[in-house]
Amino acid sequence: MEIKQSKRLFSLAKDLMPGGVNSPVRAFQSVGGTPRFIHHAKAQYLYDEDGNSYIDYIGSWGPMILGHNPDFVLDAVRDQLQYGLSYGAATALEVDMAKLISEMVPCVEMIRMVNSGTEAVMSAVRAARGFTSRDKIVKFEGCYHGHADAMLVKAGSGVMTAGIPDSSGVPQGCTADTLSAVYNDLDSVQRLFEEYPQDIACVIVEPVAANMGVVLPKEGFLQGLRQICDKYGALLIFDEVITGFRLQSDGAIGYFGIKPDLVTYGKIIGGGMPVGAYGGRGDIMRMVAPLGSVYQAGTLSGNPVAMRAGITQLRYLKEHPEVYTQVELLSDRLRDGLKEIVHKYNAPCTVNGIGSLSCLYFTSEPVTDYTSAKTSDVERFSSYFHYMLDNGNYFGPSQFEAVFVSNAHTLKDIDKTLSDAGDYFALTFGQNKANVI
Ligand code: HOZ
Repeated sequence: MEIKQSKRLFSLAKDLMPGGVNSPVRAFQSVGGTPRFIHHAKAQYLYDEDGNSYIDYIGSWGPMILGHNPDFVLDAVRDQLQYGLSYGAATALEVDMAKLISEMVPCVEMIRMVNSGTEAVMSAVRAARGFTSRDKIVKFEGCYHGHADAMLVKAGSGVMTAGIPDSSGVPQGCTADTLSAVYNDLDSVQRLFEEYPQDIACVIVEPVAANMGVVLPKEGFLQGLRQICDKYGALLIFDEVITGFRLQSDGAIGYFGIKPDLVTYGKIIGGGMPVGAYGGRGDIMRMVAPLGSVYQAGTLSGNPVAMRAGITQLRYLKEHPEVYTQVELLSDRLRDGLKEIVHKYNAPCTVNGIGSLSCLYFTSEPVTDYTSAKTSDVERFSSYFHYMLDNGNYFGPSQFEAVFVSNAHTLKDIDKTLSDAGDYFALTFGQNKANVI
């Protein structure tokens, strides 16, 4: 595969931007090699600056559940452009968006738009602290909630990929009130509450952890968090930046039937444009300025073009539940196919997944938390990643990111990917095959 333009751009970029990128994971540092510089995308495909095409399994890290730029979303954005790009003033679109989200997720009684998942989490945690008049928060090892200071403790995603325990530049005081627990281990949460019964404002969790690969909540885990929070008067925050409107139209809240007090959303509600939001119980959200004493603001929040794109995509998702059946069917095919290959070659691998989110780990251990996710052989992942990329399959360049399938993918795409994966396993684990009965 010719990647002359990507190489040229990467070499220029490295002198101009840290690591040549605007977000660390895409620099390919953990897998090595040259990031592909993307020229355009359509449906399930990405096209790089050298004219190579790839089946895209990142989907802008989640929002492109309908594939890249469906015509009806583009048409809505084009129509909106004529009215201006930003006003910093209230619009009817914001009202439409808030109404739509609260119809789709009824426990979101009030919502505030922001510009990213990071901002959404930062603000939701502030609201929780303001509401409870408590300072401490509980997060889980390997869960990623954006790059706000207080969240960079045992974080997943790029922090885990780079093996950075905690970020430098974060004053100790900013993380002094962040307690970390073990995902899927209610006892570890209970112990923190026993130690600080009156001090914990909230527990924040990715209801499906999708930044340490994909780790599913064990039966009773989310329910247990709800009960512990209720017992100690703390709030439960679901970070649905990845699962929101993706697991199903009401996200993990509907999927697992557990009601958090607050929820955070990210890019999917902007159809891929820079949007985030936090919302939930009205009594908590009424603490937020200008109604209450929790300050949070943003000129670009509720940006009209982003709102129009997001409303158009969300409305489609609301009216087309078959999207979820389809992405699950495609993902089941991918997961089942990978499991068959793993079995055929007796390879030390584990396949996790739910709905349209999947992950192939290079460890034979069941992956249920940060520690077990870390047992994956990341060098093996890198070699698999590059083999797949060179054959036109674009996965996240890190073991600890999810594989995202969209409604635009086809069975033919999945089968091509499985055939390439089969070739990789034959080359790498071929000698094991004879041992399988
Ligand atoms: N933090 C993102 C994945 N969970 C990666 C963002 C990017 O590199 O674009």
